[in-house]
Amino acid sequence: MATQTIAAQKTAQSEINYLNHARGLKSWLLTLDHKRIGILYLISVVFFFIVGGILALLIRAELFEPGQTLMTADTYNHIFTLHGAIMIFLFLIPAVPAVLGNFALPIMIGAKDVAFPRLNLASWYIFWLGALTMLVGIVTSGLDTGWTFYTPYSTMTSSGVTWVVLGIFILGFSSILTGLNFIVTVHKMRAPGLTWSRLPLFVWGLYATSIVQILATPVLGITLLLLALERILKIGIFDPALGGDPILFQHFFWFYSHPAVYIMILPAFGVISELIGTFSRKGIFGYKFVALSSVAIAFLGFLVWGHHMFVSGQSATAATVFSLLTFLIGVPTGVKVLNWVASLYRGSIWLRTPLLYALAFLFVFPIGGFTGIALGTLGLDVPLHDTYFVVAHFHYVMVSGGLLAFLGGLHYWWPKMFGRLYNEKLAQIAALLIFVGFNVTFFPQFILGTQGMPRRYFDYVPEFTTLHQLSTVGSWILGLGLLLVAVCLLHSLFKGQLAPANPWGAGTLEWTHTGRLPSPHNFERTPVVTRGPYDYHLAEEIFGNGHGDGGGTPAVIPAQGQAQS
Ligand code: HEM
Ligand SMILES: [Cu+2]
Repeated sequence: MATQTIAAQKTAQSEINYLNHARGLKSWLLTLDHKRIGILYLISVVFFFIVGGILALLIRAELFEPGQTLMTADTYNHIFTLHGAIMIFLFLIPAVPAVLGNFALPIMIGAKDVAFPRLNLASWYIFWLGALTMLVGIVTSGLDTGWTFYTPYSTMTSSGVTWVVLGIFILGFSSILTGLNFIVTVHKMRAPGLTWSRLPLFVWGLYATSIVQILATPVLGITLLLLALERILKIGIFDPALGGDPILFQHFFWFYSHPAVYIMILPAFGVISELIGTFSRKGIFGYKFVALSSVAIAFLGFLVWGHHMFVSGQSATAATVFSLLTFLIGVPTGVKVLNWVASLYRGSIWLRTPLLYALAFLFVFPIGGFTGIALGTLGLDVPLHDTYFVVAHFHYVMVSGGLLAFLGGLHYWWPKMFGRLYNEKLAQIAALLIFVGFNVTFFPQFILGTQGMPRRYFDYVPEFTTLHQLSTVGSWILGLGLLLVAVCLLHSLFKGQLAPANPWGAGTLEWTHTGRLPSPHNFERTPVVTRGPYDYHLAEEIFGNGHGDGGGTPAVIPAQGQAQS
C-alpha cells in the first residue's frame, strides 16, 4: 500500500504540467499561459491585500480610544485613503477576475488559452505599471482625499493626487484588456457542444463583469485624466473658482464606481454558484435565472449612480428616479440569493472549506444588500449618509463579495492550481475566525452609524468607545483568521498531500478533463461537451466523489484529457 502510494506520487510528479514544463523566473515573466498569468496576479493581489490589511489594522488601532491614540488627524486621513484606494483598485477589482478567472475560465470552457494570450500578459504588466505610478505619488506626497477623490479638495491638496490618478488611469487599461479578452474568449473559444446554456455560472459571472469593465472603466479613466489636467493645467472643469462644477466630478466618478461594485461582486456571485453547485451535489436551482440575472445586474448597475448623491443637491425628480432604480437592482440580486438557498435545500451537503466560505457569503451578503436598500431610500439616506452605517454597508457587500468569495474560490481551485490539498481542519478554523472577526468588526459599525458616528473621522465622543473597541477587537480576530489562511496554504504548497485530479467530484471541465495539474495547453484533445456543468452523476461515476469516503480522495488519478463524453 505504502509503496503504491509512493509510486503514484512519483508518476504524478513526473507528469508534464503547467508548473514544471518550463522553469526559472524568465519562464514566468514571459509566460503566455493563462494559468501562470493567474498565479502572477495571485501573488500581486495578495501582496496589495497585505499592505491594505495592515493599513486597516492601523485605522482600527487609532480608533481604539477617542482622541489621538497612535497618529495625528492628518496621518489618519492619509492612512484611510490609502487603505481604500489600495483595497479597491489593487485588490478587489482584479482579485476574482484576474486571478481565479484567468486561471479557470479557459479550462472551464474547454479552450487552450484565452483569445489573446499576449494581451493577457500585457494586462499584468500594465497592472504593475499603474500600481508603481500610484506608488510614486504615495511615497513622495501621500494621499489624503479619500478613495473617491472628490473635488474641489482633490484639485487643491498638495498630496500625490496627480500621480495616483494617473496610476489608476493606467490600471484601467489592465482591467479593460482582461474584460475584452474574456468576452472574445467566451464567444469564440468554447469547446464543441458547450452551448451558452451549458456555460458554468462562474463563466457567466465573468462574462457579465467583462461587459461592465469595458463600458464603465473608460469613464473613470477620462474623469481621472480630467482631474489631473485640472491640477496641472487649470482647465476649469471641476474647480468652481475657474468656472467648473465639482458636482460634475461626482457624477462622472459614480457613473463608473457604482458599476465598479459589480465588477467586484458579479464574478464573486459566479464563484458562489460553483461552490454551492459542487458541494450540495444538486446543481443550481434555476440555472437560467441565475445566469441571466448577472447580465441584468450588469445592465441595471449603470442606472443607479445617483444614489451616492442624494445629498448633493440633485433635483427631487432625479433623486426619486435613482431611488426607484436602486430598488430594482434588488430583484435580480434576490433571484440569485433565493436560488442559491433553493439549491442547498435538500441537497447532499458536503461541508468542506469552500462551502463554508459560500455559507458565510450567504449570511453576510444579504445584510449588505438590505442595508443598501435602506440607503437607497431617500428618507433614510439623508441622516445615514456619510456615517459609519455606510462604512458597514459597503464592507458587508465588498468583503463578502470580494474577500469571502475570493477565499472560497481560492480554496476550491487550490488543488488544481498547485496540485496539493491543504489541511482541512486548519482551513475550516481559519474560515470560522474570518467569519466571526468580520461580523464583530463591522456589525457594531451599523449601530455607530445610526447613532451619528461620521465616517472618515479619527476622533469621536466618549459614548462611542465601547462599540469602537468591539470593532477593533474584531479586526484582530479577522487578521488572525487571515494569517491562519496564509499558514495553511503555504504549508500545503510545500508539504500538502498530493491532490487527486478531481478532489471535490465537481462536474466542470477543469476538474473532469485535466490531470492533477493541468498540462501547459490544458487538454491533449479538445473536449466534446454533451451535458450541463452541474451533472454530478457522470463525474462521480468516473472519478468517485470523495463524498462519504472520509478523506475526499478518489482512488483514480485520471489520465490527461480523459474522454468522458
Ligand atoms: C453589489 C455590491 C455592492 C458594493 C460593492 C457596494 C459598495 C458601496 C460602497 C463602496 C459605498 C460607499 C461609497 C462611498 O465611499 O461613498 C456604497 C454606498 C452605497 N450603496 Fe452600495 N454597494 C453594493 C451594493 C449595493 C446595493 C445592492 C444597494 C442598493 C440596492 C446599494 C446602495 C448604496 C447606497 C444608496 C450608497 C450610498 C450611501 C451614502 O453614501 O449615503 N449598494 N456602496
Ligand atoms: Cu452605488
